[in-house]
Amino acid sequence: MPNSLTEAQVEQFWNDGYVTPFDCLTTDEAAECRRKLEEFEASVDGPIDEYIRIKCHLAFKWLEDIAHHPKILDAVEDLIGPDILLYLSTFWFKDAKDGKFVSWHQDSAYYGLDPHDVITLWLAFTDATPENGCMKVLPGSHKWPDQQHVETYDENNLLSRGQTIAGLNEDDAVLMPLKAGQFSMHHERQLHASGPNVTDDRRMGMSFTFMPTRVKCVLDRRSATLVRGTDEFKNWDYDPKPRHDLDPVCMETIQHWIRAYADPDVPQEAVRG
Ligand SMILES: O=C(O)CCC(=O)C(=O)O
Repeated sequence: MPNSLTEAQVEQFWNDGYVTPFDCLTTDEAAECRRKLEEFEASVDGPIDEYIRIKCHLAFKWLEDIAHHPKILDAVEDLIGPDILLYLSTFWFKDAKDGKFVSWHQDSAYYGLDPHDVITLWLAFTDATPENGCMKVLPGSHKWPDQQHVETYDENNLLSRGQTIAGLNEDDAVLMPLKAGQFSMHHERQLHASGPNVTDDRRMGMSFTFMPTRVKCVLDRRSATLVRGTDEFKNWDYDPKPRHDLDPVCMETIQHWIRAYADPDVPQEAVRG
């Protein structure tokens, strides 16, 4: 075991459903990530999530390297053991005052993963603050029963279906601010959300969904990337590995999953009994 987390931090993750913050990239490295992502956006003349929204680590070789960063994988290993798959990764960008938000939801509601020993790690490329819409969580909510999600398709909601747990009491919500280069981790069943960015600069970060190799998808057979250890269970196909940035094979995999996640006919797990 790497022991990059203290026992208290491991305990906090399983008791409260989240643990934060952890240092990973230097400020310069985080700024370089931002520069490269904005360079891509300039080349396509539009926001990145119109092109690359799911399994984003496949789009850029340098990002796949970050997904293997020892500080990230050591922390994840301390929570779920040494055999680790990366299922999804998503960009979460909010432009200055663009009104975008993320409604209260559980990542688990749509993934169909079993068991739920799954971690969402959120890495900040810019500072994430209460003012620019950092994430917030409801501590302990990963132990609540599965929640109903209403699909609003609100255009300001960064979630692809605008899935929302309505009528929540937010009094106990905890904000998870991060400095550029830091990450937080939350449990796949944790209720979380984020408000709008009311500042004059972008808020930029991305999430990685890590799981032990024993986890399977109960909806159908899907693909993931083995990022550490060995896979004795073979529950997953393997994603292609980017040979270079914007590798066409990887870009086709990304487009396939963007279509699938927005398609109401593709099986999604709305509520688990
Ligand atoms: O970036 C945000 O504000 C929300 C991210 C989120 O919902 C997630 O990482 O699961």
